[in-house]
Amino acid sequence: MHHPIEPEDLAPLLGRAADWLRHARRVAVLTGAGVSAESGVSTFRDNGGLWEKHRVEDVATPSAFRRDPALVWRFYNARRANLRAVKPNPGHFALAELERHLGPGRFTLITQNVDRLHQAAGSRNVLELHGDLLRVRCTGCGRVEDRGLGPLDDLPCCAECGELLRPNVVWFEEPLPPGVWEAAEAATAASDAFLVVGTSAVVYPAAGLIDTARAAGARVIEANVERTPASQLAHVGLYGRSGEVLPQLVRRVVAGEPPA
Ligand code: BV8
Ligand code: ZN
Repeated sequence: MHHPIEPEDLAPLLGRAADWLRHARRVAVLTGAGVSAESGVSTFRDNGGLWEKHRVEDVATPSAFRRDPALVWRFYNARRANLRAVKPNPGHFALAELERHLGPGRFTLITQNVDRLHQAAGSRNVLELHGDLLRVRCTGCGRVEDRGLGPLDDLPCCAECGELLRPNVVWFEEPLPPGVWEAAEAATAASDAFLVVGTSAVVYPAAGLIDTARAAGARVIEANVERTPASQLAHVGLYGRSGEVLPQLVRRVVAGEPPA
């Protein structure tokens, strides 16, 4: 564990990162569970990434769903229930403000999170790489429905064809939603400033976007409470809680001269 950076250490780094964001033609942001952690949503690798003694990687898979759909639905229904009491935090609102400040066409938010808190905070151009917890998909006819966060049966079935529903999230070993992944790659390759926040940068292909940003010559800014595999690819590391660092960063972007 590294020593926590004192706020005064952060100021020059925030200033540099804010300059890059303010002068960027296009900004892309990649967020992970650390952004929602500030809202009380537990991350994937907290308590060793266990849920009811199961490794998340063992529950969020097609084979787990085939083997024990009731267990997998218990996992997702618990997370949906958790979300009912959860609100966006200052980090989510800061990213929404940054998007408004930079204006349309200059900002893309790419998230690994499935909690829709970015949209709830006002973010508009959001690419959900791993789906979302509010929608369900029929394993029979493929219908996708937004069921909000209301309670679902232990083994919910399709009203149309009667087959078992599944969460509309991307499980391990599943491909990312076609179109969404391509859009995320394109936005990253076109970015000249790339902000990666609150992700352990171990899940692919999402984490590969950081390499794509570097290869595109973008300035890479990492915000996290600790160093990650992304840290060696970042030009600047802002180590602190996203709910504090992001508002400080966006305040500096907005306070500076208007975007070029
Ligand atoms: C694919 C949705 C191929 C579900 C998720 C072996 C066999 C098979 C596949 C693989 C394999 N080895 C590697 C792979 C690929 C695999 C992978 O990457 N595995 C990892 C574990 C090694 N990837 C896949 O399987 C992907 N699909 O490869 O398909 C393919 C291609 C074509 C055709 C067929 C197949 C699919 C990956 C998507 C899996 N689904 N989620 C659900 O949510 O239930 S991934 C899951 O992890 C979440 O989406 C989450 O977003 C994601 C990443 O986690 P993080 O967001 O980073 O969260 P984490 O807890 O890890 O870290 C939190 C961070 O926040 C930490 O850094 C912490 O320091 C920081 N933090 C905490 N608090 C704060 C903070 N920062 C700031 N402020 C704070 N307050
Ligand atoms: Zn159906």
